[in-house]
Amino acid sequence: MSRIAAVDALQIYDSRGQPTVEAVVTLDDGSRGRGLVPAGASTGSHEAKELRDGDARRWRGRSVLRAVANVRGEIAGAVIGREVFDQAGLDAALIALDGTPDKSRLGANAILAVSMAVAQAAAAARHLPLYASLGDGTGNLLPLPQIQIFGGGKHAAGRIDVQDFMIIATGAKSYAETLEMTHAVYHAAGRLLQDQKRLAGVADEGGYWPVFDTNEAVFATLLEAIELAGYVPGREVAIALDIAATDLFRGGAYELGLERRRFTSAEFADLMIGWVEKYPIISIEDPMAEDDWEGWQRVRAAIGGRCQLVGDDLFTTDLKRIALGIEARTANAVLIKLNQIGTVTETWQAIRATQAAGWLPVVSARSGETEDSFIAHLAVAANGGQLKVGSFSRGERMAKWNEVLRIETELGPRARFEGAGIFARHGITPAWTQK
Ligand code: 2PG
Ligand code: MG
Repeated sequence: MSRIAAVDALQIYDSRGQPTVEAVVTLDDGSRGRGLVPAGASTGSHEAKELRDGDARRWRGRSVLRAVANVRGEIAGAVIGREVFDQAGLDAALIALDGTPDKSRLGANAILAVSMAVAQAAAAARHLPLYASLGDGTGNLLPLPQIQIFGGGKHAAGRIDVQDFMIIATGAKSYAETLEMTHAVYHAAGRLLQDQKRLAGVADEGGYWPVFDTNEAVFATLLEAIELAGYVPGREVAIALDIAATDLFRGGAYELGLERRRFTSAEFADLMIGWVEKYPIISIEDPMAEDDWEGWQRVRAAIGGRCQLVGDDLFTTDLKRIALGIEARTANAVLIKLNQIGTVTETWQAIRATQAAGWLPVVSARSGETEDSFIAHLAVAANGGQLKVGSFSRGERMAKWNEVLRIETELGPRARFEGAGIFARHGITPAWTQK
């Protein structure tokens, strides 16, 4: 038995220099855990609501001092004295205390900070690393990373419409090898863009921010980078996309601003299907907008057996929306983000519901991140199999990739790595692997 003795919080800054909440939970045995909350930019409208002060005179309205005060006041009052190993009971108490469906009264940022800090404090009290303490303690599957090479959308002033051009090292035999392969491709891509004079900097998640006239032109450069790095596109290194299509959906139509083209839902779905036929794409996230269920069904019916289709804004890590999606056959994978739903327990349940349906969870960071690497542990703890953290630069991204390296070392021979085999096991076989 270890009980919560004190709860504190402070306002810290995220990777974009914006204020965010950090909570500190201390137990009666002296163990301590911290929870640092990330923030999105391309947020789905069904996400839990973070509390921001909105006072334009300070921090441009972005401060989280009320959320911090809620942790130190009401939330501390409700959880001090409670048993720390009862994560589900604690999270349920936080949800009940807030009383709203979207956690908007106390703030999803206030609630999540405490929920994460409780999980960390429990691990500390058990003298276990977080991945071994979270959930049922059976986690040992190292994740296959989705790593961004080019960033666009809301993370790069819309310079290219597609938010993430990523790679998955489908040929890797170990987690460590996925990073070695990513290193080769990331730096080859940077060199290429520089040579082509297309490099405008790095986007919010550390991927290159390229200047292109069409979204499709980016594919050619990415494929060239993969080849330059010495890999066969598709077989050894495949492409993964996050279209973040909710951001492209305006006034009832999809818009590619770069190309000044507008599409109906069916036309945009066909564009996505066409890309999968043309390029070695293993995964597409949010090919359609968050409430375009028909569009999603069209895409899934056409390419669900060949390509991972990940719902991010579509599901917002919400058990109810995931259940609807499973029923309606809209996707075959779910992006998992702690702050979309707001507690560790609900996040864990979302992962388990996804797996129970034979779908794939992809544990993910946000575009506004912190130095905390909770999600690296979460992916391993849940045997999730995949992790998406942005690119291969910037400290807040590398903190997660490096943490998995540490877990790989620590687990030693107990570590499992399924690599791209996870797709075949879930009924996803790309055309180009059958050759
Ligand atoms: C996404 C995320 C992370 P954001 O769309 O998947 O890449 O972006 O955190 O801005 O929602
Ligand atoms: Mg997304």
